Amino acid sequence: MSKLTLYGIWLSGPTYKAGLALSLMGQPFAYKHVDLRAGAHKQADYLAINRFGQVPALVDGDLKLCQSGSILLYLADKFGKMGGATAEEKARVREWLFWEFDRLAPNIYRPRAIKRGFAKADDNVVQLYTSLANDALKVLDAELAKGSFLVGSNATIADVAVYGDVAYAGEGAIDLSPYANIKAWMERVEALPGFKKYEDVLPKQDAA
Ligand SMILES: N[C@@H](CCC(=O)N[C@@H](CS)C(=O)NCC(=O)O)C(=O)O
Repeated sequence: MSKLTLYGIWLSGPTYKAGLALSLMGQPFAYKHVDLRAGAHKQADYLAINRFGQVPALVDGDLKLCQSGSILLYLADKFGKMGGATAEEKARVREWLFWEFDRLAPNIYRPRAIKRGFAKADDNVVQLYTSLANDALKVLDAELAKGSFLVGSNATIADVAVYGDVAYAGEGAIDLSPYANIKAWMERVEALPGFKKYEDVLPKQDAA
């Protein structure tokens, strides 16, 4: 079986989701650094891998995959891990994946990008994102009062995707202290075998 190759940049939340899923599934991967600041993601050679000109991308043999949620679903299917145990659980996993990239990810990633100096915006824009992030975090916190993980009794790629958003809340100056259930769940995710923080799972340069 050929080794999977993940393309991305270590500061990218969506790239972290793919790298974290691979790590939790115990799958080694090669890594290609995509230099976003140099515009490498808009060059023809990279666009041939990801037509949207974004990271991450995952290459498995002849197959070139993009969109972190789709990559997570592919990995769960390929390795038979973390995808949900029943048809209902698999559907619930997909619901979380669609929800998190609608309501949670942009409202955490964008204030983070602004606070870290990757993007510029007025304070009222940051306030809007922060307010929307808190709306989503309230929903998430209430859901996590019901069980240890988001779907079923074991961690799934839904937890990976949502963790890969909330992990950046602090960098976006979004306070998680009101959300006791989220904080307890983050500790459970961080205790999973194979768990790594983003700066540990994603190399800063190409890696074989
Ligand atoms: N929905 C996409 C979002 C990917 C994304 O926003 N990637 C950012 C880096 S974190 C990127 O490539 N930005 C450069 C661009 O969009 O031009 C996913 O989940 O893979």
